[in-house]
Amino acid sequence: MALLDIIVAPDPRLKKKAVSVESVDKATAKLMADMLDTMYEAPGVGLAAPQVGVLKRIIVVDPAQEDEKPRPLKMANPEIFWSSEEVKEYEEGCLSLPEEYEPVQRPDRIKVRYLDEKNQPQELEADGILAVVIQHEMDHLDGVLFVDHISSLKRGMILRRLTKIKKLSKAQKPKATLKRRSLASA
Ligand code: GNR
Ligand code: NI
Repeated sequence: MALLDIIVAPDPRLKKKAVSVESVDKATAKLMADMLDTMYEAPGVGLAAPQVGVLKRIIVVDPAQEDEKPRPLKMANPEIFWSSEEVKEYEEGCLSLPEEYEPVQRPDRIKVRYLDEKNQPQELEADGILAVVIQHEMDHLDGVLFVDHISSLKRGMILRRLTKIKKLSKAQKPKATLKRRSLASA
């Protein structure tokens, strides 16, 4: 079990487009397992590789409630090949936008194709929270956050709030490497 650091917005690494994986090899399967550990620990219902600094088209999701048996899904190169005309609104949150929640509209049902952790092609029809989370995670693969689906006024408020929090937490943390260097040169 390994826990990865989750990148918090605003950060240029969350705005980049991730590249497809050639095949799901051992290293990819290990990354998927580590991403699931990180997601459960957070806790969250989904996680995309760019959120842990890996620009590859890999996502993990588990829509099970806390009182249900876990239902982890690991996906590489996910592609939506059908989505319903009907849209639904859902109050979204994101581990990269901590403690911020806003309603987002998305297609209610989707069909998605992907490679599983054994490199096998799979197809899945999803609705409800699962459909929401898969679409939210796939957005991360194209550098899109849920705040990109809401008004620029609300987006600006959220990003300014997070910038402020980042500045405060940076001011509290000493810069270890710089400190060592200045001591060495003294
Ligand atoms: O944990 C998460 N909860 C959530 C709730 C509503 C819509 C989407 C999500 S995904 C989020 C985890 C996350 O940020 N994944 O990228
Ligand atoms: Ni997210």
